[in-house]
Amino acid sequence: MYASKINIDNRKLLKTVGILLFLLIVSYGCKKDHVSNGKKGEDTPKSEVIEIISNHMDFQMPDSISSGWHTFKYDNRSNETHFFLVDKYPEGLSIENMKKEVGPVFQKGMDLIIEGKPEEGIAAFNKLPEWFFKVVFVGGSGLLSPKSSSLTTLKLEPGYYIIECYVKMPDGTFHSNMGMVKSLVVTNDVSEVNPPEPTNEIVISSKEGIVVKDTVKGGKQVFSVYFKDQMVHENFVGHDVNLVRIKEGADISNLETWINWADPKGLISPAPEGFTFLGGVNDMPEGSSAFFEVDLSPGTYVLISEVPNAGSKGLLKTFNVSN
Ligand SMILES: [Cu+2]
Repeated sequence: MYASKINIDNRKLLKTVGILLFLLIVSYGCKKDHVSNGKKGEDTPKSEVIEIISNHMDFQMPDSISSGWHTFKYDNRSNETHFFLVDKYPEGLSIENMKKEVGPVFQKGMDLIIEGKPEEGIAAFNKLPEWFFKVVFVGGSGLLSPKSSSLTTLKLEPGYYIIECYVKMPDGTFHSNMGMVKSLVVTNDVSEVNPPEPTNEIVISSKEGIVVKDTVKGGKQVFSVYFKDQMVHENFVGHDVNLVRIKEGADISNLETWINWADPKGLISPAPEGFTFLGGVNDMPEGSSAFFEVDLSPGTYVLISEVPNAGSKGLLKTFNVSN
């Protein structure tokens, strides 16, 4: 009941921040990366993988990489659930601007929401600098459980990026405010990496939700994810794809509530019992494609977006992998 009150309050408040939403939508709409089918060329894919390691609240990774396709191995060696999200920054802005002008604003808003003051919390986001709405989310991994790794393949244009994770500590502090932000320069050199050949295709959109074209088999699987559209959901983020293994008896509604960061208890560690996060593809602009690879043992899984009410939006799809 508390959660639904928050949702109603949020809805009311969102009207007051319509401009903010509009700007976010424009920000998505302006950045269309038309990669409908990742396969290009006939060269043998190179095996070069870019490693991102989190030992605690950190991203250990190169400062600079070439542009084009890259496979990122995210190695979460910490005791927390994390993801990495890649933000393309407007020219002339850097991680220092982010730390000074964005991080504290989100924390202030979140703290107020946790204190039971959602109206003031959402209003606090009005203090975000104007340039923030020009930041473009260009993918990343899905949520990843502690002591595990994931593989996500993305295409990046040259530019200045920030890698971040906004999962929260038990007191509500965003991981991004505890060190989980890292700058990344993508150079004009172009990588020779080719995207992998998918074994399963996912299409995600606000209209049809998450659509998996094929029956998912066990063993090593490569999922392509095509963002047929993108939008800003009530919690200010776009839809994405997180693959989660469900333990028998676990209540999926706990996952659905938890995965929304704007909920007072959302995205706060520890993650709810019975769910193992296996990565995926973080949100990207309309028209983009990316890939993730997993090794699936028999069991029940769900593909879910980190948006409010994912189930009613079709952004929650369960499937079984049999022997
Ligand atoms: Cu994190």
